Amino acid sequence: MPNTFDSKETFVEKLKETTSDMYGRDFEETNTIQRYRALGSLILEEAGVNWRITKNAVKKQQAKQLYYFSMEFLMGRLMTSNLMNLGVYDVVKDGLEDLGMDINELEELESDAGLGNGGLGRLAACFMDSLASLNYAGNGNCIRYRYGLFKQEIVNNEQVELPDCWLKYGNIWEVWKPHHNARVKFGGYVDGYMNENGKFVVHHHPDFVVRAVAYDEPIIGYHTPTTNTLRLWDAEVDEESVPSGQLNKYLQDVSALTTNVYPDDSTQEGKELRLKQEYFFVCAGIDAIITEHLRRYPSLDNFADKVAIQLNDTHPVLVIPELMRVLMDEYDYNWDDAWQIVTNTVAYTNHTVMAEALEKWPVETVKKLLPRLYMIIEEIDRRWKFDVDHRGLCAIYPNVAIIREGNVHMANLAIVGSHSVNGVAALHSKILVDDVFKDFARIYPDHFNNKTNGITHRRWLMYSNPQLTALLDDTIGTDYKTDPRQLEKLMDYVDDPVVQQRFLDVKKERKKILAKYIKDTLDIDVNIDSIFDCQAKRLHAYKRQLLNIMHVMYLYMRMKEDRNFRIYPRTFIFSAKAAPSYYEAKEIIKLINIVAQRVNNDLETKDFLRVVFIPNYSVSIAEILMNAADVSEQISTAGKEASGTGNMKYMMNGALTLGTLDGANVEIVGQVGEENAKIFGLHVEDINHLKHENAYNSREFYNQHPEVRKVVDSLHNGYWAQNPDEFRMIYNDLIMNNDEYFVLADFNAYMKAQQEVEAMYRDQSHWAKMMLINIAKSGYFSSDRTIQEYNDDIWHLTKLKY
Ligand code: 4GP
Repeated sequence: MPNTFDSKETFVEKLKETTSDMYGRDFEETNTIQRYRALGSLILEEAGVNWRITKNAVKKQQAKQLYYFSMEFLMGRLMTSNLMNLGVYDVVKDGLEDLGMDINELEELESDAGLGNGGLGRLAACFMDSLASLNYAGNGNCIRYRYGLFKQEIVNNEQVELPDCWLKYGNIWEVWKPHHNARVKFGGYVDGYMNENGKFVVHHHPDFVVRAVAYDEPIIGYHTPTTNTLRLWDAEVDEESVPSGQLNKYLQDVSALTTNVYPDDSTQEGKELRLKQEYFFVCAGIDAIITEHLRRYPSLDNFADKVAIQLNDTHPVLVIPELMRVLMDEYDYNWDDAWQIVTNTVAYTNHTVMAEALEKWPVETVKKLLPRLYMIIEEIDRRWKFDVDHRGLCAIYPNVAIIREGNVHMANLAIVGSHSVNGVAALHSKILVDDVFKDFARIYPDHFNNKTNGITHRRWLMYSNPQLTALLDDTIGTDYKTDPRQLEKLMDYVDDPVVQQRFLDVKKERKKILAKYIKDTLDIDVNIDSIFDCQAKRLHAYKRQLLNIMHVMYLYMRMKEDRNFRIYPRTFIFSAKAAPSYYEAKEIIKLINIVAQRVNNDLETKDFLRVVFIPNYSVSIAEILMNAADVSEQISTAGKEASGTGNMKYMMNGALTLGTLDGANVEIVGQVGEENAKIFGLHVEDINHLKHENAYNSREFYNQHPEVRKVVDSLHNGYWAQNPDEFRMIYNDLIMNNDEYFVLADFNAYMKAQQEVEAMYRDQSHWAKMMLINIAKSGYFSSDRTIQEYNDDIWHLTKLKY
């Protein structure tokens, strides 16, 4: 019997049959959503074959498996990526065409799986793609949140948060696995008794028990049978555990666990919910891994040889005490043996140096919600103190304590309980060793390492930019698809005017697509011959969207004052979500939108300057935005951006990095050379110096620099908003609170760098050459390279063979 995807004819027949089987009506009578769901089920069926082959290969080859524990997986849409990785995209596209349908129409129905917030969530998704494509058995473990972070709309220039109902049409990729479930226990108290063998048996009497139930998604590798699993846990009632007379409250508590990615943490209840979520997916994940291991091997003695667990930041760090609990309480291991297994299994990745993001939980909260785990954490800390003292380092103990000043410090727990700690770009990893975790690095120098982030070139080049892909195929062949370092072959063409022109034409194509999106959704006309200057990322003070918009304000004001001052036409494009309770960030969004409105409607300047704020930043928006950019704004305060991954996506699509020497920008410049990027601003050392010597006074700086002063004054003198308090918080941060992120200090350098970018752009042939060099050198930033490094240094998995 022919397979579904053998030819467009077989596909058409099968799609018709499946649609009518699923919905009980003739294909012609079904609607697009029904067809979309039927197509999903066909792809899932196809993936299912490889899923089984992969599982059998793991079993037969007794392969070690990786489990990537992450509270976030920003998967985006999977239709194109799944079809292309399976190698059946064209068959489906042509078949749908025969049925009078456009594949885009179906693709558009898919909502982004927005199971996350920012960079670390998208990184997790790129890693899943690379793991499968490189034939490693690597699985994801997360929560099946019913709603994504939030859907952002801009109303009266302000961010408004609406629910992100990503499951509106169901999730065509998931398979409900009710037999994979675990009881997760919270609260109550712990007691125990001595059994006949003299062993203390721990007994936890919880006051809240839920059942975690698995939903599995196939992660389809590129042109290979390897199909891994992303497991999303949903919370369901545990019928035996409903407290009497409290059914409604119980149902609400169960449901709350999986409602939202980041519960509102302005209340104690909201804060506790986040910790509950952390334990929920950790407990269920560990339970499933242990069950699977014991199905395959007689004991857990070889657990660390067969399982690697990577903690994506500290959110899943409860893996450490939970695995200890299971090994000791359920499988009778003694402390030392259990500890050996745990530390050999677990590795930790840090994604931020921002103090407020280094998680800590009040002891009282941990004790109340997770009484048994708290006992174990306390014991880990006690032994750790003993160890540190024993090394003669008791003076530094307070810096490395897990429990300190009434809080459990999750990063410290992660470092003590794992065998590897990595940062995500060379500079970031150095800052971890030299500064943030320097006392740990003294004790465990060998544990610290760097794994510079990467992005999957399949999604971010091959699938989201088919025009560039076709041109690359034509210019350098197709080897780069499986070996992205081969993009380097493009270096042979960087001076070829014909090739240069073709790359410029492709960029224009992409700009047209973005311009159309902007027109259709925001009714703003943008000039595709203008420089597309883009900053798209979460809104945070350290990322300095403020610096960017203040520069726009400066340009506008100057053009208004001086008729002779005109710039090369430029479109500044922003896209960013602000955390709902982050008021300064929301004020910056408002400022950008107010400036946009004014600038775009000013007849005198609108041919030169446009500002666009694209609402609801998401993976899908990034897919049309980044490859249309000429300039990639990576302007964080040096030392603050751990790595950045957007910077890599822009680069791979031929944008020039305008950035500070921060995060992975340093390595981007290392690859392309200073002359093929525009670097400006204070370095980490300068900033450390200014801070340590108290040598920066933003008010003085403001007084001394008239251009800066003019822009800052315009925030409250009625120039942009009548209400002088409209941007009070921004003004206070800059002037009254000494400009923590050195926005003013870098302003002049940024302005100058922007002038230089403009001059460079005017020379199109030279610009095209820089574009080509950026693309050619971007292979290093494929997540295939990153995953290979994680594997060589930390996980030691062997490739599956078929
Ligand atoms: C982000 C970092 O801010 C970003 O620099 C990095 O590229 C990304 O992780 C992946 O490593 N951090 C987060 C977070 O997303 O929530 O801390």
